[in-house]
Amino acid sequence: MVTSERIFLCRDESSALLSDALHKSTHSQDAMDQLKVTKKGFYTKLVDISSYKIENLSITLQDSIPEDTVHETSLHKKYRNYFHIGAAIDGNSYRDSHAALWKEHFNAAVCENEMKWTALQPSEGNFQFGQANAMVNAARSNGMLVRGHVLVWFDQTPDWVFQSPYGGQASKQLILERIRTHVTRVMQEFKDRVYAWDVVNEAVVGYDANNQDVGEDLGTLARWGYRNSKLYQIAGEDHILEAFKAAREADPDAKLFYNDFWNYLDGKREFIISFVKKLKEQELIDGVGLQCHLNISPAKEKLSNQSAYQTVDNLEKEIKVYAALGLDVHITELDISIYTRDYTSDDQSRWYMGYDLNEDYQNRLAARYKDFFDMFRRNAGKIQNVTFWGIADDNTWLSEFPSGRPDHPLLFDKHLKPKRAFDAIMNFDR
Ligand code: 9MR
Repeated sequence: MVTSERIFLCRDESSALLSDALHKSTHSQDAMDQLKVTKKGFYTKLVDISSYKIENLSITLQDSIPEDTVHETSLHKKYRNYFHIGAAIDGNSYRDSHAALWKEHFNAAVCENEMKWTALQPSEGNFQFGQANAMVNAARSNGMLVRGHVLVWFDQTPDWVFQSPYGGQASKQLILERIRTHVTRVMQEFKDRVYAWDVVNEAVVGYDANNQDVGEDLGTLARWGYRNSKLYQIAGEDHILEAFKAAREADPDAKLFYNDFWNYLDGKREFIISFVKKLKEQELIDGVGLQCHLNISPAKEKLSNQSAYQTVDNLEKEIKVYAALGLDVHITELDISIYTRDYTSDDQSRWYMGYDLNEDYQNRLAARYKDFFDMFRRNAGKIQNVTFWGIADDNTWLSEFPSGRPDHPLLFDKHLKPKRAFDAIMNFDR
């Protein structure tokens, strides 16, 4: 019986005795090519062969390894027949100790903060492209696709945008002009290097009966509507339309996206669809970005919390609904927090407690990542890009927000080593 899980054999060892080769294969796999195993005309992939008796096998050495037998160790290469795999980078991670992981495992990139309005146009007419250009060029020179995030958002937009040069609040017309100028100049700068843009981000929230934003707790939800941001207060829904119109004109080749969280909530998704459909009718939009900041399990105690709805089925449904509208679907900001939104705001102590990445979390994270990626692969024809919101656990927004407690939401740990979650999503036959 062969006891090793996989057999590896060097191509230049063709004259060696089989037993020698097998012996070597179990001791120095690193430098070896892989082996195609045939059993009297019956082809079997290079998987677990421990149950085969060796005398029933013949061994064939080949110059090129069939695609589906390659023991692939790179994440994006493993997924080459499914969708692009991206990572959010920041001004350091694309060139510091994270860079090797980034180049090895990802074939798409997005700037976490460096292409937001505050970064690119901190004061009127003062465009600052240096940092973003360096990051985009690094990604492009490594053959990656780049998503642009984000042109118009209620957050990380400088105050000047809302101020009139004559004092007081800017008029609707001035806001729309500023949106057009910003979108046009930014997209022209990155034309031919950024293939898809989040044109508008997070413009929808839930309200209670008193028109208060309900946040994450849907217990008092009465309706979904546009976020009551300054953009909306001054320019209404026209700020969204203007952003998409300007974007289409600035770079007709770019894919234009509306990006948001909690699309798995039927009511929120239906509200989003109500305006996305109008944009689609005018050929102003190409896709939706589903953020997917998930938790290790859906909330089970506090069922009015939005995270109670974070299931594979709900996410699959949202993907199918959007794809059926003829839209591209990108998973844009994937991470899985080890904390669960399972308690009330009175129970702050549990929310602020930090935990290490123990065995239990490792295994549960791996299982949850596997479930989502099994589903993503089932829907590969509908999804074009899956982007993680970061590279490794030592650098994640979830450890900054809301309390600084450590989180462990990505595929690589804080020492940049692959976690069980990484193995879990790599472990499938292509
Ligand atoms: O990860 C980003 C964090 O560093 C910033 O402080 C934060 C500012 O609000 O934005 C984070 O990225 C957000 C993204 O731009 C939009 N979706 C939610 C992301 C996580 O908050």
